[in-house]
Amino acid sequence: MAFKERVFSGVQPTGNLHLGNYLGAITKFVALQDTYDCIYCVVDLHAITVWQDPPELKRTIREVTAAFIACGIDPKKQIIFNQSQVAEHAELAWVFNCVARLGWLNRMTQFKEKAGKDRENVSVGLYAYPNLMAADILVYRATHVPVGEDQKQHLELARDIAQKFNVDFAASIASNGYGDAFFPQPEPIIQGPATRVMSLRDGSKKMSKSEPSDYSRINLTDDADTIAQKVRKAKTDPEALPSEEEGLKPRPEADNLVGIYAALNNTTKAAVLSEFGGAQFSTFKMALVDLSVAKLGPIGSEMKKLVQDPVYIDSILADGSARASAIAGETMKAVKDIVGFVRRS
Ligand code: AQP
Repeated sequence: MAFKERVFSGVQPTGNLHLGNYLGAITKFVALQDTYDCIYCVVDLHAITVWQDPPELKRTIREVTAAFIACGIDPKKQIIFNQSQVAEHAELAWVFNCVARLGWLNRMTQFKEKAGKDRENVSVGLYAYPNLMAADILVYRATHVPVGEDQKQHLELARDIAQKFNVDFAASIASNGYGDAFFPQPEPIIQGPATRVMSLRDGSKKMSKSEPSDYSRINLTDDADTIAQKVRKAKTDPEALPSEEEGLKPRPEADNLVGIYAALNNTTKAAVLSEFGGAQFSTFKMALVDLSVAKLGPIGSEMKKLVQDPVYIDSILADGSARASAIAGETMKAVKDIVGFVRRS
C-alpha cells in the first residue's frame, strides 16, 4: 500500500538544547520542510520518564518550541506542538505496549545506559519509552523520521511494531478497508557529517543535555564568549590535523570537531580537511569559534526573544496540537475498529 509521505520527529524538553540536537536533528527538520508535510513535537511525555521539576518543565517546553521557530521551522506551514496536548499518543502507546514483546525492549541500549546499575528504581515509563516513540510516529502514519544516530535502534523497534501490528491484525485491516497494511514502515533519516556529535570533553561520549559538565556541550543559548571558551577548552590531541579522513579514525576528538565544522558549514569532512589539513588545533579552533558564533549566535538571540512572549509560544502549541489532533484522532478511530473496540460514533 502507498502511504502519504509525512515527516515526524520530536525533541525532549529536558534541559539545554545543544549542538548535537541542532546538527543531528533540528537542521534536518528545517531542511525537510521544503519537501514534506512535517510534524515536529516537543515530547514532554517522554521527558517525565525521569523526574522533571514542574515549573522548569513548562519553561523548557516553551524553550524547545522557541528553538524550533528560531532555527527556521515555519509554524504556519508545518505543525509544531507539545505531545501532552494530543492524548492519542498515549492511547496508541498502550496498544503498542500490547504489540511489542518484552524481549524487544530488553535489547534497547539506551534503556541500559540510562538505567545503569539502578534498574530496579527507574520508572516503568523509561522502559516503555520506545513504544511511546513508535506511537508518536505511527499515530500520524509518518513515513520519514529525521533523528540522530542514537535513535536508530528505537526507529528499528518502531518498524518492528508497525510490521507486527500489520501482521497480527491483517484480516481486520483488510475487512475495515485499509488494504494489506495499516501502518507504514517509517524510514529513519540519519545523514551528514554530524549524526552523532560527541562531548567536547570526551570523544567517546555523546554530547548530551544530562552530562553534568556544561563544558561538554555547546548550548543553543550560549553567548559568543561562552562558545569561544568551550571550543578553546575542547579536548584535542597534540598532532596537526590530517589531510585525509582516514587520518581521523584513531582520533575521536579531532574527528568530532571536524564533523561539527563540516555540518555547520554545510560541507563534508573531506572538504574541511582539504582546507585545514596540516594546521594546528589552535588555528582550527579559532575558525570553529567564528563559524559557531556566526551560525548559533542569531538562533540563541531569537530564542531568548521568543521565550519572553509565552502567550505567543502557547498559541503556536495550541494551534499545532489542534491540527495534530485532527490527524491523530482519525488514526485512533481506525485503530479501534481494527483492534475490535466498540467506539462512540
Ligand atoms: N549528540 C548528539 N548528536 C546528534 N544528534 C543528537 N541528538 C541528541 N543528542 C545528539 C538527537 O536530537 C534529537 C532530540 O533528542 P532528545 O532530546 O529527544 O533526546 P536525547 O537523544 O536523549 O538527547 P540528549 O541531549 O542526549 O538528552 P539526555 O542527556 O537526556 O540523554 C534526537 O533526534 C536525537 O537523536
